[in-house]
Amino acid sequence: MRNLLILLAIILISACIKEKENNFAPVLSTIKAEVATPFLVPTSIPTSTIPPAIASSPTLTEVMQNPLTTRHPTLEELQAYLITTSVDVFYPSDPIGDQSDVIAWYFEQVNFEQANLSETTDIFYQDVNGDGEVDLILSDLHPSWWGQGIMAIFLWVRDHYIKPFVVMGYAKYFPYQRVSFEDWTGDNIPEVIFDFKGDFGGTGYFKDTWMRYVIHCQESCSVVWNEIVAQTRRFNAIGLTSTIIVRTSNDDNKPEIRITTESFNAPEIGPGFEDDPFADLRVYTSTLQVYTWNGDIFEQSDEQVLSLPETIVSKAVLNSTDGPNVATLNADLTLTTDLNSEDFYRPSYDCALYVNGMILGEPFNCYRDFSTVEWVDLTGDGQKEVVVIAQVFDTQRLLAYQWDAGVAMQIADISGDIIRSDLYGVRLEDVDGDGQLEIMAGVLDYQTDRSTCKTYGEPFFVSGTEVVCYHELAFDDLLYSWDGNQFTLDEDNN
Ligand SMILES: [Ca+2]
Ligand SMILES: [Ca+2]
Ligand SMILES: [Ca+2]
Ligand SMILES: [Ca+2]
Repeated sequence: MRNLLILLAIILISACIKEKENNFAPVLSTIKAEVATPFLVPTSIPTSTIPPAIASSPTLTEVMQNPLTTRHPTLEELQAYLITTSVDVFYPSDPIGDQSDVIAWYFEQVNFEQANLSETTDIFYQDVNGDGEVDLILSDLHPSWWGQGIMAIFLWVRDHYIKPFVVMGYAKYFPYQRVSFEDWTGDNIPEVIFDFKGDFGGTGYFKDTWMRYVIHCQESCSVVWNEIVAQTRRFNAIGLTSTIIVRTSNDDNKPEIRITTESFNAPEIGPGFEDDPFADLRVYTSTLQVYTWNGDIFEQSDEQVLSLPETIVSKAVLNSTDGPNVATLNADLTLTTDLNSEDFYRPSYDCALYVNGMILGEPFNCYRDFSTVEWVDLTGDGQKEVVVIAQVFDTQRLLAYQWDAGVAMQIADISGDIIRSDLYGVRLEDVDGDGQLEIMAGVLDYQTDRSTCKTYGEPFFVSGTEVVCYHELAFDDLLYSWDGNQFTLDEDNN
């Protein structure tokens, strides 16, 4: 730190000298060009925009770096090196898709003097720039504090590692990250693929965001593509952003990334929801974006709108008749106004199903505007059953009863995660086409990459240890079949 202060003094003095030498030089840009490492400069970063990392001049590099000449350094040696050296940092515009002031705060806190590389640190040796020399890639979660993750690439040149290139992720509660290697640019040299799952939340909502960074290295490294690849918004509602990424090449044989994005929120609950608690379903524009490798970056070359946004206020069907039988879904809004109750942020209706005035089963939660009742022959015997599909929060629940002259018998109670913008969480479908309906249920699946699991000791604000594994966001379906008495999970098809 003392060396740093001396260095800063030198920088400022040299900036003043340069200004004297050339009175027309803009002072700000002179200073900016000399300040090589936002990491190590203890000034605040403007909250509105995060400046890009600025490469240092060769002179400055020599002054600042104590070259790391050990081919296979220990964690202690790496940590000592990171404290004394400068690094190039990639600043994503908004790594968690949220407030820039939080991000600015986060980047201000980064300080390798507090770093604590441990046995949970991953070290990879891989030639990521194709010069025949393996390079060192370091990956670690919360080396400074819980919620932070870093990925650092140390390129080996002649007899030492040059200034590291660092990408960081931020999470409020539970970070996950994964580093992998794959050639995305078509030169048979692997890119470093850094996946980071961050989260953010507060009263009444919780958001997970999956970011992907593709890092290409030659003499130095840079991020050549980064995108949000998935997001879930949960707790008092359901919101999803999902992508399908296809890597291919265009007619000129240039590598392409094609990313299809779908996104919706349902119901959209915002401030003031007390007056209109279940506002609507918002389906956002679905797009296909194409990025083409231009030798330096994956540059966006096309964007197509696949479907237009729409707002759906209600899908409710609250009455259904079958001959003399009338099924009614009664829904009474219950709002807890106690601020200490989580129900205040998760309002729902108390719903009850009646047939010919008789209540069937227990009352249940539902969103009145997105719940339905209908008569359907579920069992294939020609007689209709009464079927309720109730949405509440991020699930749909299907309840079904046989009704025979005033006697009701429940034959299904199946819930599924809402995973599609049509609010599919559970649905009836004749999957095998034999005329008998099956019940499909969605599963919001966090596919765990077991190879990434680590046990961290005493992380910040989590007592004891925490097992952390990288999770992809994935979607799945469960199939329930009619067995003559009940709908049961079909073991053969799940
Ligand atoms: Ca190399
Ligand atoms: Ca490559
Ligand atoms: Ca039937
Ligand atoms: Ca069937």
